[in-house]
Amino acid sequence: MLYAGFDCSTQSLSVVVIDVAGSKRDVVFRDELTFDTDLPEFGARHGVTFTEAGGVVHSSPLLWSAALDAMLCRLSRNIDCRRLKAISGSAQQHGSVYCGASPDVLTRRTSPIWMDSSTAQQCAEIESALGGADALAQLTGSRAFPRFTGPQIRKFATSEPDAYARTARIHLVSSYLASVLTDHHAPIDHADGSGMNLMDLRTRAWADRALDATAPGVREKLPPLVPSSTAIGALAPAWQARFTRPAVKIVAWSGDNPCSLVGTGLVIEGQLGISLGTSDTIFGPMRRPRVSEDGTGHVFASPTGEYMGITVFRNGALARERVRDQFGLDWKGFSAALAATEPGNRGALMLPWFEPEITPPVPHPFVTLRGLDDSDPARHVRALIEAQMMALAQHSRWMGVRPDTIYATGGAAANREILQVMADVFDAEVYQFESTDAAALGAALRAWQADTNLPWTEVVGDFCRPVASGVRPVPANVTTYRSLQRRYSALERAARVGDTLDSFR
Ligand code: XUL
Repeated sequence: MLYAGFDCSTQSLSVVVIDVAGSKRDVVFRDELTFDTDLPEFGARHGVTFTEAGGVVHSSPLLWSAALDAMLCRLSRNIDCRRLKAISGSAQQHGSVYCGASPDVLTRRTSPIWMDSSTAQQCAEIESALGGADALAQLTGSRAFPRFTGPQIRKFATSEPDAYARTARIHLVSSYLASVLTDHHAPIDHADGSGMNLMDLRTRAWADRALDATAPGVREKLPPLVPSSTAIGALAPAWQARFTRPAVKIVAWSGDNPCSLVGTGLVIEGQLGISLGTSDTIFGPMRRPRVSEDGTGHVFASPTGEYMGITVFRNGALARERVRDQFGLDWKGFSAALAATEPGNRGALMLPWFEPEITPPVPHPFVTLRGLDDSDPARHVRALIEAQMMALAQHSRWMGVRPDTIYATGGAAANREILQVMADVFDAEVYQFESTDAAALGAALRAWQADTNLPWTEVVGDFCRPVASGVRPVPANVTTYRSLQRRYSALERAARVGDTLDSFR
């Protein structure tokens, strides 16, 4: 029996196929398509097809569906499709797709994605209608964030009322791609639905007050909400005919972070994962929803039926690439730079906000350097990684988890030098996952769990094993980072309130 999980992330679409026949538990196929290079006709740059002043960042739904089509072709060439029992998927969160009566008709050519930061005004209007940021966070699990779907829908409804009126269905990227597979409008799962500022986190139904504050008639345009383990239909007849496939079951698609949670085996409260991808995220399971007091984090429904806490940073992989390219390094050179510099970087600091930042909220990008000059690229590299790790640590305290083990995934988790900084900053042992595609694996595991109803601990048990040896914290470095962390936090605070930064020079 095979189960397939797709992941449509910001920059690529990947697939993982697992074989669970008998006592066998194996990944039997994995593949990845990169949007910029494998589908050049869409003209995407880092997966983005359209930007505009004011923080507008869009991509193309047709690019995503073309990538899914191409990956289905590859899949049918590489696995025995008759053994495929169910398919599920994962997608970048928050992005919205605007459709007509059927999913193949678009009423808006492009989709705002999670990198879009153009809706500050709509966030303020929604929060004020709901009685403030905290009230909205208590209801939906998050304050209003510019990338969240509700504020984005509000902006579209007010700026393009005619196109909004023609829109019959508003999908997330996840439910849109599920709709492409079933050829009818698919529901939104509770986990991805939590990233919209529109769902009541406790009842897991659309929250009337949030809908009213968002846009007229939005309820009729939203798909129904379903548990993440819902079988939502079968692979559409057209796909079956094209690839001589059976009517494979389609399980609701979900967001990449909820899928990564189960794909890294995190199903019990107290565990913590870090994903170093286009966005850097830190997340962990929660039995009950504890909303972030400082407003930076989110509580989402988890695919297991419980909850998850998460904090998201926009300046992840793209910031690492910026510093790498600025000094003409490759990834080997980047690692060598970390290895050649000492923890604590002799007190040097960086605020790496190359792009508008989500955590902490920084609407206009700027980079601050302290104790660094261009003659020493290696110390820039270290300052960036230390800043990223200290920000991850500082802005995840609200979750109330003090882990002794962290599970790292995403492209940069393959870099042991980065993991050493993580281990030292968090004072925790860090385990890297063999695969860097936890979201696609998580989607495949969700397909299997939904089909069999096996306990989650059993489902993740054989698949979510980290690579053999963990990276241990070095006590002297832990001490160094305790004091650097205080200075970093003070610099971050000062930079955001526009205080004089002279004391950090
Ligand atoms: C989560 C978020 C990002 C996207 C990118 O809130 O904005 O992690 O899901 O994949």
